Amino acid sequence: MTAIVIVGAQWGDEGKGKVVDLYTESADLVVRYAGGPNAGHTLVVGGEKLIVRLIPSGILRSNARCVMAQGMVVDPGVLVSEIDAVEARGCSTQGRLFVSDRAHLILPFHPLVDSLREAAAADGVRLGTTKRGIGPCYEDKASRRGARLGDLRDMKRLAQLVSRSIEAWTPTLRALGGEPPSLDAILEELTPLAKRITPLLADTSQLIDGALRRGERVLLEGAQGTLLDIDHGTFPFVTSSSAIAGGACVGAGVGPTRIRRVLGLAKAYCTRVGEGPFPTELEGQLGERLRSVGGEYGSVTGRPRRTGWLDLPALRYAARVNGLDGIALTKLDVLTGMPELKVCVAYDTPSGRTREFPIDDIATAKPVLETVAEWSESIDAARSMTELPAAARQYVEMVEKETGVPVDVVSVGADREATIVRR
Ligand code: 2SA
Ligand code: GDP
Ligand code: MG
Repeated sequence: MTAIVIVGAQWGDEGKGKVVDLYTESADLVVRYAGGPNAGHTLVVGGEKLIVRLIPSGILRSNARCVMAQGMVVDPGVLVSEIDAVEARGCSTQGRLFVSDRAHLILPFHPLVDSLREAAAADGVRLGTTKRGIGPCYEDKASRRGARLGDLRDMKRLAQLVSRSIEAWTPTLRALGGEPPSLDAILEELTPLAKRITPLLADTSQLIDGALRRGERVLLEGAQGTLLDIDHGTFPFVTSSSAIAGGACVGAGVGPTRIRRVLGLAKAYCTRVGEGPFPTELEGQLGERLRSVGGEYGSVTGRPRRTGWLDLPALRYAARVNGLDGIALTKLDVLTGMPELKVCVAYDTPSGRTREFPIDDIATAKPVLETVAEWSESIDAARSMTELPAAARQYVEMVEKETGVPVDVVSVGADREATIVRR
């Protein structure tokens, strides 16, 4: 039984789309286990780009079936347009895409509440969400109301559930200056979408179990990243789901004993999109350079991502909470030609210097930066470690030494081929 988990080790956007696609070459089933259309996973194949938000990043490989599991929250309109976009690329989803009937349904008032809250929030309190309704939908789930995708099979039951949810949100909506939506309008919108989605519904936990019992290779794909996890991230500046590797068991209905390996994705520098502490953040020209060379703009919202130096204590933290067996270090090519290169090796906190990531003092802790050797030669064409300049090789080795986790993959470009696979 071989299930592996691929998880973001930082604040998301580490290149999960690319790496999951790469690993899908040898996978039978690719499963998304958390989050919703807040995620944007970019696939670049032969220079052509596709961004998936809900459908697993394995969808462009015809050998793999794809599963959206019950830990997810699904906007039905986004799902149907994504299926159309994938099909338009000549890639069939028929018999290849399965969606949990227990995943929760994002309803039109969820993004509305999300947007109104963000607009009303004061500086320092605003989360910088993607405004896709993720928080309010998970709130409905935690309150044990809300509708699930399986409810699309029975419009009468769906009407009751949606109506309960509207009732619950009406005071909040009114307080924020919004209008409660009409049940009829929502049902009218959902009816054609339900016809498209219900044939895809399945008991996905059972489907994954069947695959594992047949000895198939299952890949569980994370969304967002460790530091955005609802329990282990920089709370309250987090998303509303379990983004860490353990979330794969909960979100997909797979027992921990079935997980053989956990691969963490880390960018060679850090980015964060949205509000919240980011100790190694770079302002000025160096930060701008990382953003422009790295194309660091939100793949869902287009927002500029904040950029900063690689945070080694944060990576050690991710190694711990995810139990990382290996790291895929991405976007190393973006560091080429940086006039100077620093990494955070420790933190100064009120209780002294620490090599741990000070998750509870993160807003006040001061990063301790060390300068490392930079390189100027292009590394885009490197396909083995020996083809890297010495300073780039040392950078990779430093990540291994500082985290105690082997770097299995080094990514040197957005395209599928631009990869050094070491193990
Ligand atoms: P939400 O919308 O409730 O999940 O927002 C809560 C926080 O989680 C962050 N978040 C993300 N961070 C990085 N990438 C994400 N996906 C998109 C991308 C983001 C985009 O691939 O670029 O396009 O802006 C993502 N989704 C959620 C979010 O910024 C909040 O800090
Ligand atoms: P994800 O959410 O983790 O899948 O990441 P995103 O797709 O939101 O953002 C990663 C971006 O970096 C995408 O535009 C990718 O095409 C791109 N990318 C991934 N790996 C590399 C790499 O090694 N080098 C460069 N230059 N770009 C990369
Ligand atoms: Mg992304």
